[in-house]
Amino acid sequence: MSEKEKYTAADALTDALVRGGIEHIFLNSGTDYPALIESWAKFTATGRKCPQIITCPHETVAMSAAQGYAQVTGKADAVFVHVDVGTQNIGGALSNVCRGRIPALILAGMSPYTINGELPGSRDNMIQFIQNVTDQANIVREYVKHYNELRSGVNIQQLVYRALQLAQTDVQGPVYLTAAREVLEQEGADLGDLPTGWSPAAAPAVEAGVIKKLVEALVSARHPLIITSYLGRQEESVAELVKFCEKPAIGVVEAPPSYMNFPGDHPLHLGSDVAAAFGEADVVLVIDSDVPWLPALTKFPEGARLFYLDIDPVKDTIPLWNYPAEMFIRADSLTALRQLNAAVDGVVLNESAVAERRMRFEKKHEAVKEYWKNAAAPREKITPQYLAATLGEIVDEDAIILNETITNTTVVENLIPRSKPGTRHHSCGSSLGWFGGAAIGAKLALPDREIIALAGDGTYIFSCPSAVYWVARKYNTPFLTIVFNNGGWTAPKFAVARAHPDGFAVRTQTFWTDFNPAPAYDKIAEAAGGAFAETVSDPAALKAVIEKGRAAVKTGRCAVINVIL
Ligand SMILES: Cc1ncc(C[n+]2csc(CCOP(=O)(O)OP(=O)(O)O)c2C)c(N)n1
Ligand SMILES: [Mg+2]
Repeated sequence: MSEKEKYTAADALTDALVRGGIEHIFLNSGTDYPALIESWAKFTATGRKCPQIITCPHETVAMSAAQGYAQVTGKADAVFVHVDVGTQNIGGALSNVCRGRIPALILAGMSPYTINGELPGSRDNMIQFIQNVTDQANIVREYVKHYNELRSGVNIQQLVYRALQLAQTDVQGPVYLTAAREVLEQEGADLGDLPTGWSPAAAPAVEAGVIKKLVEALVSARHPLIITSYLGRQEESVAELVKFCEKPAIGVVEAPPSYMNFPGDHPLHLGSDVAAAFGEADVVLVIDSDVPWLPALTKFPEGARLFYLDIDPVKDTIPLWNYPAEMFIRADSLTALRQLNAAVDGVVLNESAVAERRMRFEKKHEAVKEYWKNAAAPREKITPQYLAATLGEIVDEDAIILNETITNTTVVENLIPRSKPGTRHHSCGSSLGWFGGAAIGAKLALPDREIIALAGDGTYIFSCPSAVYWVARKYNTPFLTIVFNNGGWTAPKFAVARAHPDGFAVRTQTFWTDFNPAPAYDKIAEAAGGAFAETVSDPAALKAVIEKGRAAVKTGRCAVINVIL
């Protein structure tokens, strides 16, 4: 049989990915890839549909790109890595995807299971002995929703559809498949067009009685609040939340947001400071949040009622977690908000009470705005607040902001308010370096949108910038990066000062977090991917430099502006 006539398990896998809706494979390959690369080359040469292969010189970029793509589209993409070591390199980026409940399909090759040439794909390289581990999936088991080994070309397509079904069924998450070389070289079975039976499960709704109870509690409250972090991951939810809050006047706190959930300029938006918003709160509804406030630092208002509505209401994978809710409700927030809106329509409200609390919330909203406006006043040096406010003036409402500014996260949220759904994203997790890959994934999905990544200086390095800007140039995904350069890792330094305010570290200012002499962050991107590069420290020059960067991006290059704070 000629190479062209053969239909391998790798071919069956490629067909299944296309039919399952996978647009890109973010790839970091190795000696486990002959069957796959041969398959993709054959598909390309013969005009058969194949996902676009995006070569990523580091797995962090590959995983974060799939995350960014899923964050702006809601759809899973694929990450293909090299055996155990590639799996280990997706590490922290996978933890973000896991915590963010992001659907993604990861596939890793496995060391061949024959050594004497018994089967096509048998070992032919010394590293295949070194990479032979007992339980490869164990590396990522705690961070994936499902793992499985592809064992035969006969059912490889079924197992891909099964993995995608699980990844995209709530609670969504990453799935991990492995395949040895011998399996991928086998003959493959083609099931044809995507057969029925593999779609994700329908989103869960709330029982009618519970909806009634929630509406009654909220509309009759004196000071009702909604706290949310990720309800905006479904963009239609934002308008539903606005509608639900407007009629009875309910205040909204985004704390801490990982998406754009509620328009920042809306008079019912109370900022991101839950402690300040709690005040006289008597009924609080959390919708989609992992940590709405820190129990040790913020006390829940005494006597207030708490309801928790979430696709993951008791945080199935967090061992210690507690909030004093009288009811935890597992539901899809978009479905639930539609139900709440339908229910509130028929309710007769106490108009004077509504008017009174609306005024109270509007005053709070204005006070928050005023606070941040004052904080952003120009100083001798560029402050993070001034930088964020300057961006807030320049950036238009359709631009997508990726916010990974760590100790300046809140500054960015408040001073670059977003009014449109889908225009702000966060890493959703705790592993630094998401922004670069995420910008690539978002730009691949939405090539006409302006993408602006904001990153701490430490975070910039975690992103693997030499890989990020190389990929961005190669695959034409230009975006603007602003580095919030505060001289190193401020977060760990703050943590020491909080824990030991009078200790040796504070008194001697010894933290091992200082990056001086600092790298030329912008020049790394210039060298790696021909990016526009500029460093700025003068407040008077800031705006013009940012505009130069944006103009460069419009010509198709990335731009990195290193802002000395
Ligand atoms: C992969 C990973 N390693 C280490 C940390 C611990 N960590 C949290 S914040 C931080 C410093 C981040 O520095 P930078 O991006 O400059 O932000 P800044 O704290 O200065 O605002 C570190 C090292 C982490 N969260 N993730
Ligand atoms: Mg820093």
